[in-house]
Amino acid sequence: MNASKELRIGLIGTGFMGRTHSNGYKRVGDFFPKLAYRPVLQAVCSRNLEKVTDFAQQWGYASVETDWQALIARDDIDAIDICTPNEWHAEIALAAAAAGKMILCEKPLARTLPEAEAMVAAVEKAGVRNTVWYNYRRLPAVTLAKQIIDSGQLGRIFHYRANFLQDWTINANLSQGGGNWRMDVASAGSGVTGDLLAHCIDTALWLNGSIRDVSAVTETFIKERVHEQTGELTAVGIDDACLFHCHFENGSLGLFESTRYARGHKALYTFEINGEHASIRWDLHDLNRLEYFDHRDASALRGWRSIHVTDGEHPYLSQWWVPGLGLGYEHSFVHQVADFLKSLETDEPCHPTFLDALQTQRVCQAVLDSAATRSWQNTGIYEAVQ
Ligand code: SOE
Repeated sequence: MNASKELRIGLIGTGFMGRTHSNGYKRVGDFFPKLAYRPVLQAVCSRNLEKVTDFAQQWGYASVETDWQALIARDDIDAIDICTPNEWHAEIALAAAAAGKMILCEKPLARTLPEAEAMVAAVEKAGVRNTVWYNYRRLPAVTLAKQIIDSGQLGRIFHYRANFLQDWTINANLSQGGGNWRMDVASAGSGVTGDLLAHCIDTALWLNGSIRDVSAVTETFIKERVHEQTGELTAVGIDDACLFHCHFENGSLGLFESTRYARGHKALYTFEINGEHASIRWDLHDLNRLEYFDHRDASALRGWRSIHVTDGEHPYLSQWWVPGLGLGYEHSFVHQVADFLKSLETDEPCHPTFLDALQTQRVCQAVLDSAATRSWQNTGIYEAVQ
């Protein structure tokens, strides 16, 4: 049966993330036909009229706005999707919550901890449904890792290790600001910590529980870059690389590394978890596989299993093709939309909520503070992330 209830989306931002989310909205009904709700691409908003009109035509949005406040004021919009540079997340979310709109916010939740706290307070006060697009949770192999860990098969966890490596900012002539807002601390809030490690931290909190304290080091390899707004060589305020280690509340040790200076790596997100009985590892470049080692296997046959996570009984897979055929990056966004729509039916939160993402923000802040002060920092996490 086709979904009968509408969720009218107002998308803000037409960049890379605007495309991934739009694709999610468009595909979800074809592959999750039993959901009661269906997204309606009601309006898209961006400052440049020509660009936003082109985007609306390409992706099938019914109307355009060039002023996000006008979009929020519309009564034919149920949910605001924030795909802007990080500097706008808090202001838009506060206004959307005050207008009673549901909010789907791109990660990281905010530039800073105070902004993130204000966003959580706003959605709680308004009682509006909210979620943050930490999309990697919704790749089938990562969700399977969660199921295996929750089943207790790993036993006591000793180690959690994660990397997110890229190489796209090595060029010293790359500017900051404008289209390169990720390079501008005023716009992004931080560098790899908020952009890449935030993914690793979200997954880690979800899979392995709270992080108590951290010790970090950051580096900015190229100290000055031309700023798009002024045309002048300006100090770079973001972290180009960040390493930290930490204690999890469950007693395990964590080791995290992220950089945009790892020549040869484009988006190498990997994690490995070592438990008393078994270990798990995963690699975004081979995203349909989950590797699993179980010490309880017969010793002659013991070894790393490479599980191709494409079977009908694997997470989300029953909705797609036949066993053996893989999914891609874009499917994580389709799954996030499906889970959000399902949460409207069940009236359950769609995790990670703003409150969950606030815990990730706490770890990011502790990491940056630790690097700045060369000292261990408590994260102050007070809520279990779901
Ligand atoms: C940065 O290059 C980036 O696009 C991040 O902003 C995304 O969150 C990550 O998934 C891929 O890399």
